[in-house]
Amino acid sequence: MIWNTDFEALDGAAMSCHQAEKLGKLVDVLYRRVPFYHRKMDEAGVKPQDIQDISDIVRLPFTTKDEMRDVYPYGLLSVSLQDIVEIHTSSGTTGTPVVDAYTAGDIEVWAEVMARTLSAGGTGRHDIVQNAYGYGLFTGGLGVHYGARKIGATVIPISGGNTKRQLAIMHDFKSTVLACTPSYSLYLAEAAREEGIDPSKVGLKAGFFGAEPWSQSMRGEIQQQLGLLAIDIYGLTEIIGPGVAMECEHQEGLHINEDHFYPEVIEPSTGKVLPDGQKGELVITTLTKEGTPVLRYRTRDITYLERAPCACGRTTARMHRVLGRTDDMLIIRGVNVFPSQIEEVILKVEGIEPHYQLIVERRDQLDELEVQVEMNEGLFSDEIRNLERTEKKIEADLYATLNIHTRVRLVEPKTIARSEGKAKRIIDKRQA
Ligand code: DLL
Repeated sequence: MIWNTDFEALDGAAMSCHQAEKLGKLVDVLYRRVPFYHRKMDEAGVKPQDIQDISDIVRLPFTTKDEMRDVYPYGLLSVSLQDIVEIHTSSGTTGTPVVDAYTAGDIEVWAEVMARTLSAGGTGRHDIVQNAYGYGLFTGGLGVHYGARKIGATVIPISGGNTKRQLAIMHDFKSTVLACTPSYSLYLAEAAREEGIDPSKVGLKAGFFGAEPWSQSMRGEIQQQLGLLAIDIYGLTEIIGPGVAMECEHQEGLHINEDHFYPEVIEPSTGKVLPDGQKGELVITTLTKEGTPVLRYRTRDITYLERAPCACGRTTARMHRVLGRTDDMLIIRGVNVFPSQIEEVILKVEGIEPHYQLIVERRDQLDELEVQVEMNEGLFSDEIRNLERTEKKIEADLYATLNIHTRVRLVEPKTIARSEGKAKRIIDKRQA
């Protein structure tokens, strides 16, 4: 289901025209109203009138998370504070939070792109959306909420956590759509089984999962355990929250709502824009945002773009599922590894549960990676010999795919902490 064919199926030339017009206006506003951008553009030697075409975007400076933090809380506002109707922030766990301030128009755009997102996975007016993303300053809860309301679906704003209650609500209200992090969906499935409920039979037909990296193997697990279509949705606080990009029913890359968010992929060390198909850091410009617009935001998320038309009829550029973050990348003895690559390998092994943790330590000046993976009850009750064989097999599989030596340790069922929001997969003892 395409929510807005006018924009989601716009032809390429018309889209570029639309983007150029929006970018021109944006740059003009930012130069006049936001001292932060005025200064940055002066430093880059670029004036608003230099931006005539969308390809001129490369002349504009990048914006980083640190710069956004430096102007906390209101340094990026491009309208009067009176015109701001809602504020969200990033969690702030790694430093000063980043602020996203929305005008009424921004909330309208958010509802629109989230209506597109939920429609792309088949949500309609008759659906009951169990929204288990956290409500509050985190953008997941309210983002999904506004989209579901726009579609006219019934939204259950249960927020994250309280797993037993989630299961009761799912059963009693007959939820058809689930929205939460991929890791939490597996926790819900596990908790359901513990209560004697088959999670694939509760009536869910689609799930909208994002806010953390997950692999294709993890998708397979979720779809099988919960008996639903698992749709990957992407977004970030600095840009709008969820709603930047989403998969359709074909699950072949995430369609970017590029009439609102202009994507580029760059080589992280040089800032050079890469051609479609080449992996690098995703950079996004908010073309239509009013409250806190952002020019060329460096997301630190690694992906690549492709523009081939999709069988669903959408013509928008697609991004490959996020492969990892530049700041989550582990460098183990010189080899770059993303946690999601490890996930992809380990979940293919028989007897393994989709719960794992990566522990990085430095011993004798060398980095060592220990992969702790939960085994299922069947493997757990098996002979020690078989457990060792499985550990060796995973180590060999990881070596074959990633070219690094790891230590794999199978741990007892249900010993790795479950998450109700974003899963924490890496324990990096080198930073302790
Ligand atoms: O996580 C917004 C969101 C809410 C997206 C609900 C999807 C669903 P932040 O907390 O600012 O915002 O975190 C943004 O999370 O830069 C990515 O690294 C990661 N991320 C978000 N979606 C995905 C995804 C929300 N589908 C950061 N796959 C981003 C992989 C994702 N990583």
